[in-house]
Amino acid sequence: MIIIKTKKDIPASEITDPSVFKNRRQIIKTTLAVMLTGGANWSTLANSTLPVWANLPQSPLSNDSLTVTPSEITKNHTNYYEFSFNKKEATSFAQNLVTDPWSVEISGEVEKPGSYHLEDILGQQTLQEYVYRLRCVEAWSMVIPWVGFPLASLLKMVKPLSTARFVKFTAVYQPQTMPKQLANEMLKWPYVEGLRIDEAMHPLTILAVGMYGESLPKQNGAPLRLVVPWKYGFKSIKAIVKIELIKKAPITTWNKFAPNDYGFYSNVNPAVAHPRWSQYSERQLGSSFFTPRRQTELFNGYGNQVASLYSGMDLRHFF
Ligand SMILES: Nc1nc2c(c(=O)[nH]1)N[C@H]1C(S)=C(S)[C@@H](COP(=O)(O)O)O[C@H]1N2
Ligand SMILES: [Mo]
Repeated sequence: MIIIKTKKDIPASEITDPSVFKNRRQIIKTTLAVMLTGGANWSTLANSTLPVWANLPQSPLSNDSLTVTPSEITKNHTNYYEFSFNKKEATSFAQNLVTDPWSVEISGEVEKPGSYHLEDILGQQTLQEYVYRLRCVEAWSMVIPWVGFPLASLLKMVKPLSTARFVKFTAVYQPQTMPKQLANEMLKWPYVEGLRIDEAMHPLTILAVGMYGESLPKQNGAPLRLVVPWKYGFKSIKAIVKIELIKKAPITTWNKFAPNDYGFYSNVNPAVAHPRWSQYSERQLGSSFFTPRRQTELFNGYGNQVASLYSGMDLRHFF
């Protein structure tokens, strides 16, 4: 069951700073009235209001023992190269992104291709909270409480054909708000990522529309982004406008840019170094100065769930 409220509906006194998110969940649980049941009903929301979710069910895949990174850090430590290569600048420039209206084109090896309005997609999905680790290839990590739904449940809606072997994701092309696209700088735009079909169908793989109980900030990939917690962060593409089910592995942005540095798989792996730095350990953002670096785990700690996807593969070769 999902309770959805808009910011307008909630007295300011009840909107607790997301950094005390754990407490907030408790406060809202006991004070807010239930508004609706079933899937979050986006179509009833005025365009300008941001949804705020309370009492979202925790996905059983959430790891409860993780300490969530303060949202002030998550919202300001932005890798979003369409806007800037500088994290602060990317955060501020991303506010110009136009995210409404938004639709996603789904095509290729599917029974039901089409252009789907985001509201219509969300009307069919049940949102849950997923507390996941995010490990960037730059050797820092965060723990983020995403709001989202399994990618598999969207794919099932459009009915993949047996010929679908890979999924290609394309981010928005919006050069009027994205300076690096306008300048045609560094990477090939739009940003493209991809997964093998079994990776895409894995229950850990989600599409996120929110974090910390609120809709996604623009710098974090609004209105719809991928989250694949056992892979380096750059696989988790932001601002998705196109999903294609295809027969051959897609050419992805970072892999094309530097194939020796960024493999197609990019599974988190402490034993496979980036050519210019080790991946053995990571800086945990938001932890105290005295917290030691965390030893990076194979598959970012999700090995029990995903290692079987790669059985028999040489992870040094297929990095
Ligand atoms: N469209 C797009 N998606 C993107 C990126 C990007 O530059 N453009 N950066 C990636 C990288 S390198 C990381 S580490 C994560 C960061 O997600 P976050 O800013 O929400 O923490 O987003 C990924 N998704
Ligand atoms: Mo990253």
